[in-house]
Amino acid sequence: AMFGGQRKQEEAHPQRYQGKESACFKLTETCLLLLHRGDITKWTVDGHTDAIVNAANERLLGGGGVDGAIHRAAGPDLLKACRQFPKVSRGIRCPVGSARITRGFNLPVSRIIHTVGPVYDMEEDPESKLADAYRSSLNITRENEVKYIAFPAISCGIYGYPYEEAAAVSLTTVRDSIKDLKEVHFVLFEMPAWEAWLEKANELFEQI
Ligand code: AR6
Repeated sequence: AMFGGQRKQEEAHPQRYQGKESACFKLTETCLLLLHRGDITKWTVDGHTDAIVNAANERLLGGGGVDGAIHRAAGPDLLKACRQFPKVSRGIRCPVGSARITRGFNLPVSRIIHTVGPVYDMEEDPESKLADAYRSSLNITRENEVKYIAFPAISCGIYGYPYEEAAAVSLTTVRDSIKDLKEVHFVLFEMPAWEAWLEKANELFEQI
């Protein structure tokens, strides 16, 4: 079934980003869900209306994991842009569950949405904080004419959120919160993340 989905996708969008594996689902009547295993810094659909999401921290000054990879690929102007955001409290430019948006700089995408997921073991209710991070990222697309968005597995690395739980929260939240988007993508770096998202998506949506 996965290869069927992949073939169809290539016919419809020959330029489309392909991870090592990819799969396509019907998220809603008007929006597709695409899963890829790969590197989110390489992802683009349409350099005018697309955005990737960064799993950042509250300081918004870079870090390890996907945040480090995005800053390296985007170049030093990204850090300069992040510094421009006002601090809402001591050292904090983007509280857990909220989002900020910048240009893509040296990345092939038009925008980078920086959001902060919960540290799994530090929050009383990590699920609602993770859902907030996804919702905030989707909300900020509306003022910016973004039609295509790609998420990493927010909180699933350094912040310790289990992949299976995060897949369920992210997919249901995205389904219930998309507005004008045409496609929502997830770019999963590691095999266990890819497997968790694929299994949950197969449970929730029709593969096409
Ligand atoms: N493309 C897609 N996914 C990636 C990539 C990549 N290039 N690199 C790593 N991942 P993490 P968090 C996956 O730790 O848990 C940073 O230091 C990774 O395998 O990047 O939200 C920030 O500054 C994992 O599945 O983010 C914060 O301090 C997922 O991305 C803190 O880490 C998220 O892992 C945030 O921790």
